[in-house]
Amino acid sequence: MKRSFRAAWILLACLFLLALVPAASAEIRDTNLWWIPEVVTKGGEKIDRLFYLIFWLTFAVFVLTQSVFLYFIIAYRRKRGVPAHYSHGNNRLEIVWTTLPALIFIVLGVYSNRLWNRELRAPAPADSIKIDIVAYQYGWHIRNPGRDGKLGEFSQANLSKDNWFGLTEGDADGNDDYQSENVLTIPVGRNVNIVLRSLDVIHAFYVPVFRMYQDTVPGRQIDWVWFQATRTGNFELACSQLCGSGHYNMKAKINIVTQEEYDTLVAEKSKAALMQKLQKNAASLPPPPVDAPPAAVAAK
Ligand SMILES: [Cu+2]
Repeated sequence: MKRSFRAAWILLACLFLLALVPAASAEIRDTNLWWIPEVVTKGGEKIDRLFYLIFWLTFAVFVLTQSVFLYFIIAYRRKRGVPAHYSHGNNRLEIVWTTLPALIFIVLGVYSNRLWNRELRAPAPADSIKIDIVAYQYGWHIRNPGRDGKLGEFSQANLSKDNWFGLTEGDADGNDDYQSENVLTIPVGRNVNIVLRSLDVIHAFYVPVFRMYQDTVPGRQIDWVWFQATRTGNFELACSQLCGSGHYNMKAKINIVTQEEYDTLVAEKSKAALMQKLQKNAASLPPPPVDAPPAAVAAK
């Protein structure tokens, strides 16, 4: 009786503690729940092809080995009157089942490495829209180029908690750039080149629907991430490196919009950014000199 009473108390206390923990609010996936998510980038299907190749290869090996295993269990089970046979192994068989998997692994390694270099490490095309993303505990600072299509100059050395993007003071290209927190808006059908950096620890730019994963490393600038979205829609960017206590909530929205919608947004945001910059500059100017009193008043 006493023991069950204590157990009930412990259960209650656990439920209370559980109620204090905020629910991790991950984006709910409601399509294709039992399989990989759809792919929305050009070239993403090549990554899928590699995935399927490895999947079916593993599946075939699984079926083959398990069937042989089951057959041996049944065929050579203990039988009355049949003495156990001691086998010391078979060198030829061992060479075959060591060489074959080794060869398969080498081929897969070479194939995936080449694919990786071609699809994920190729330099970004010159017509790409360059977007600057700085990861931090726990979120994403995102900077889009304004109407001039050029990002203001930045350097890794300037990066700090007060200057998230490490911007170079006074660069005119940066005047119309606009920033957003945890929202990445890009046009469909255009090459987008993401420049990735980190303010503090290792994070990861992970977008399953893009078939894309890239760590952000403090002190390093990563320029080779680029892609082209094939359809409009809303997706999610999630940090995929356990980067601290708020990691579960480190995510951003990705909105893929039409070129017209993107142009309208850029025009609006650039204008607002320019106005803000003008106001800031006006506020930082020294106050205009107060007119000196007229000589007659001063003489009185
Ligand atoms: Cu993170």
